Amino acid sequence: MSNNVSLDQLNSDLARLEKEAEQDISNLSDAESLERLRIHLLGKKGRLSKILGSMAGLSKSERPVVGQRANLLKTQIQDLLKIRLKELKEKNLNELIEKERIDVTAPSIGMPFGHRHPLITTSEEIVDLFCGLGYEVNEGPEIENDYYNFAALNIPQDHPARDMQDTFYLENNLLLRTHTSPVQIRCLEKNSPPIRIVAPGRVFRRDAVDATHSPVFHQVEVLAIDEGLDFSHLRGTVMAFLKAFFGDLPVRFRASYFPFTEPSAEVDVQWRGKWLEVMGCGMVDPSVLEGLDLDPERWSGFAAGVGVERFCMVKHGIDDIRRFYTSDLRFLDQF
Ligand code: 2NL
Repeated sequence: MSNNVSLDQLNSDLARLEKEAEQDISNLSDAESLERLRIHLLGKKGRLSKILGSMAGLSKSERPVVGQRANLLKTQIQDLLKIRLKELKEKNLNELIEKERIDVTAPSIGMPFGHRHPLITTSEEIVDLFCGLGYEVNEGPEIENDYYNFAALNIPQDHPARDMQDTFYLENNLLLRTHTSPVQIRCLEKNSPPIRIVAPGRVFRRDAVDATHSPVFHQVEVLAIDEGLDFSHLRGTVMAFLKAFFGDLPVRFRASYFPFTEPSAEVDVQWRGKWLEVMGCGMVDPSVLEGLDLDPERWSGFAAGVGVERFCMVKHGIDDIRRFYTSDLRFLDQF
């Protein structure tokens, strides 16, 4: 029995294995090392097998005792490994959750704000100034017919504005309005004077694009009809408006001609030493009033048309109208 191991020895081997296994298992922290440890402890050539292999010298009654204890230890170690593996899995998952956590309450880094187009801002500024003088805003269709766009405004049949070269014609005698005057004609059909209206909007002319021309542009037209209105009211209104918009720039009125006003004038402002034409105006032509069943002996009025692009360009020192229509944010963001 010289190379046989005693019961006591085996028991203490098992006890040591149990203690060391417990410690090693709790010390390891990844699945791979745990699997290596499992093979080291319970594998064919593992420590438990070695202990069992040295049972040969035990007596018949002793063997089952050690065998049972060894089996118990085996399941015990398996359970410990399983529990430790589960623990590690949970720990890993929790770490992952923590690492990939998204704080839905964190303040946003923000979206860049947009803003209105400089032409719209300018148009609204012009409209606001007239609203302050008691004018009411009116809008109308961009597609018009010959009557509202031309005939009612005393524009003769052979006037160049009516030429195919100058106006966008559509089917069925329709056209794209060349000014916002038709809005005012429509308003006068429905309302009798006294009347003070301001009509902003897009208008269209068959111009080739260059630094000062665009086939689409913006206008604000103003119309006042009342008893006793004369050129001094027109002049006073225009001067007050230009002063409010541009500040104290020099202003001059130049005699001009429009089919729908008599007398007519063009208005220039002096800017950087140059006279720049900014608007046209005049006393409403009696034949326009008559066409609307208004007695020119009783009613008189004045009107003005403002080019929004022109105003915006003069105010901000912009030298090319195409800037407004090319959607370049480096340009637009300045306003
Ligand atoms: C310009 C000139 C003008 C008018 C528009 C008008 C409207 C009616 C009756 C009479 Cl309903 N006149 N509008 C009058 C004079 C000039 O615009 O150069 N605009 C950019």
